[in-house]
Amino acid sequence: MSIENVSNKKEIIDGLRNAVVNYDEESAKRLAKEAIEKGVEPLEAIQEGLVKGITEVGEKFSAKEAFLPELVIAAEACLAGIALLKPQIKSKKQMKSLGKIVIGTVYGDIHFIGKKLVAMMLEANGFEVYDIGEDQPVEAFIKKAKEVGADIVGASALTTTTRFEQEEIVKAMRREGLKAKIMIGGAVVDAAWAEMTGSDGYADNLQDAVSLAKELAEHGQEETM
Ligand code: B12
Repeated sequence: MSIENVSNKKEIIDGLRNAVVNYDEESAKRLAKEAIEKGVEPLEAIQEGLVKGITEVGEKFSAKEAFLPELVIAAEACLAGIALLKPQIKSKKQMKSLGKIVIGTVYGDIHFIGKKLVAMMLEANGFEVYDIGEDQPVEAFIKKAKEVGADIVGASALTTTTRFEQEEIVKAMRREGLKAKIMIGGAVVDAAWAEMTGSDGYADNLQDAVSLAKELAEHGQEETM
């Protein structure tokens, strides 16, 4: 059943955003449950509510209006809401997997919310996803890619220092002769950086990450034909 009352839906989504901004995990959980009960699209609740909230807290952190402990509590509220909403995202039923993707956050970097959401969306869209977690060295990406025969490797980096690890992953993959395509992402990644690292593409939102993965998987298959 989908929600009829638009203002109620808006209230829930705004409430989710405010819960994160106000470091209020209990409200984030309560509103996530309410979103589910009232038929709010789970992805919309995540993107327009929880993710907007954590982005706002990030801006406050930049402006020194919020500090690390607050950022941690806000992230926990955001993750608690995601944990409830995630199982509600329907997978597109496929006969055949669209490809295997190994994804992780690079070494020295503990941010995982974006990577987790990208992994979840890729899975919901028919990819076989192997999430190796956060703070992962180059070797862990290579090892898993070899082990599962990955078509794509995805690397997330959220800070200007740790993004250099993405470049190292690209170099190591080429050195090892791995054919998998490499896609990168994270708050500090843009087109110029993606090109500089020699990766095959980047995305800064969930929809583009799925489109990019589909494109890369198709190209990969054409190359091996
Ligand atoms: C939440 C958060 C935290 C949480 C992380 C919780 C967790 N478990 O993930 C905590 C509090 C732990 C944290 C810690 C730190 N943080 Co922090 N954090 C953030 C914050 C506010 C939000 C990140 C987030 O989750 N966003 C929501 C998700 C959905 O967005 P996203 O990650 O960008 O992902 C999207 C896209 O980028 C893309 N994407 C992401 N990954 C991938 C991968 C692939 C393959 C693809 C295709 C796409 C893709 O798709 C996603 C969906 O839209 C950002 C601010 C910001 N604007 O990003 C700062 C931010 C990233 N943090 C920052 C900093 C400095 C730190 C710390 C160093 C602070 C400190 N002094 O200790 C530590 C890092 C420690 C470490 N070693 O990693 C800085 C980085 C600055 C810089 N330019 O280097 C930022 C930008 C804040 C700021 N403005 O200063 N942080």
